[in-house]
Amino acid sequence: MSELVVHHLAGAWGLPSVSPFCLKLDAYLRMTGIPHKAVTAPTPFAAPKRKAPWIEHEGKAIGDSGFIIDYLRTRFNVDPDKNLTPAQHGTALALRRLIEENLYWTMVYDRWVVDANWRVFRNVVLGGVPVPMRYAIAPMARRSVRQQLRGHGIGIHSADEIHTIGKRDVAALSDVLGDKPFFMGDTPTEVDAIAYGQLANILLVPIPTPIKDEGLARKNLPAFLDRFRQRYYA
Ligand SMILES: N[C@@H](CCC(=O)N[C@@H](CS)C(=O)NCC(=O)O)C(=O)O
Repeated sequence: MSELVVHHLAGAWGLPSVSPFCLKLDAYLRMTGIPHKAVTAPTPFAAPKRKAPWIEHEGKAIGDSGFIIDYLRTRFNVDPDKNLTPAQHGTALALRRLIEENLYWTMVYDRWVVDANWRVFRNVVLGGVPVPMRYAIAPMARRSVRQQLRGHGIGIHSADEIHTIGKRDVAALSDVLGDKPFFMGDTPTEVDAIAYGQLANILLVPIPTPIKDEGLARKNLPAFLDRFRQRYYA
């Protein structure tokens, strides 16, 4: 069997990647113990779908964290979700959509559009690109992200409205978690890797936003991140 190579965007602020999708995959790989080599990519331009993360394995290149996990599940015969009921599978998928298709974009707005945050974040997200090139790429990348935000729909709202949306998502995650150790109960499952990848990238990074404040105020979310870290990143 050839080596599994995982390409992810750079880490910072104590996290292996500042991309929630890359951190999700990293967390999933730790959860399932699949041996692999992690490679940091300065940009996602070499990815099959031009987004990170992506993997190479046995002559195949696969993009998209969800399709990568589908592949790993069958190829390596691992499934942290195997004991979930159909209803729990449904709930986990709904949480995944909330996190990846909605909350994610509020984080993107705070990092890429809010001017003060962008001045910090551009040097983090493009930190692997040498300096003259970095300053050429930065405005183009920012323009493309603004277009993606508008295409998604969230980008037409005001900052206050976007923060209202993000705070509501974070509060819902906190309510669903409740006093359980993990989202589906006592045992970590895929949705915990997804929640960790996203929530760590909001709550544990120095990008000030009302959404981070809401998450930190909901005490069970920082406690969840601690618990997850102790288990997989100690
Ligand atoms: N659905 C994809 C989303 C991946 C994604 O959006 N990755 C971002 C980094 S967090 C990216 O590479 N963006 C580059 C771009 O949009 O140009 C997944 O689950 O992997």
